[in-house]
Amino acid sequence: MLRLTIIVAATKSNGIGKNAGLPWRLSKEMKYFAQVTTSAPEGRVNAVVMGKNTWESIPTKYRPLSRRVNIVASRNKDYILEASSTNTPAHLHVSLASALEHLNSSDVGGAKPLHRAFIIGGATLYSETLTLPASSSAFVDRILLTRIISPDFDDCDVFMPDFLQEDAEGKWDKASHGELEEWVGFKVPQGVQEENGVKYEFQMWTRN
Ligand code: FOL
Repeated sequence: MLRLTIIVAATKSNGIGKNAGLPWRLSKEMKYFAQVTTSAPEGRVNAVVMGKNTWESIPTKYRPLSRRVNIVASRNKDYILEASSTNTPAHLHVSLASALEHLNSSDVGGAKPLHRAFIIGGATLYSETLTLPASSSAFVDRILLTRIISPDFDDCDVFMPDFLQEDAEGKWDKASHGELEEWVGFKVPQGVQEENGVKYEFQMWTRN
């Protein structure tokens, strides 16, 4: 079974986007995203899986996200992945099922075996992956949540599903900060962080 990790920054009302982009600009938080999704043992590589809107929201100079296998899901089979560099692979899939199949195959990382697979958004992909049953070939068992505490950003126009609500797929437990650091493999600032007047906290949630 392929374990998937969702990584997301969300407000308390689960707002994640506004006007086709992120509602905030948090450079240290973005560095955390880059470090977590890139970190892999020598000789291995991680994958980042995203929907078309998320792909388009990444500044052209940063996509494909470097040193990661980029997988983009779009139901439009004629969609063209416009990318800046060619040394990082980006693959288009017309369904989540096909993307997950590719992740499960041995050729996904080129010469390098896959280490971890991250679902990086947006709302549609978060919903589709969160509802995969535990019995399927791929399952989301971890969420790296950056909780945006304040301000409210109540003008968000895209929301992630409320994963903490009771659901049939099993309930989520908040890991300790030590467990978060152990899993990501580096020191992470603990407690409430502040950047440009925005307060947030790095969290990890798991389920079985
Ligand atoms: N998860 C978290 N915790 N924070 C986020 O901002 C976030 N964003 C997305 C998905 N999960 C997230 C989707 N949006 C880039 C831009 C937008 C984006 C994801 C990534 C991006 O440009 N990333 C560069 C970092 C460049 C920099 O350091 O500023 C990368 O290399 O990852």
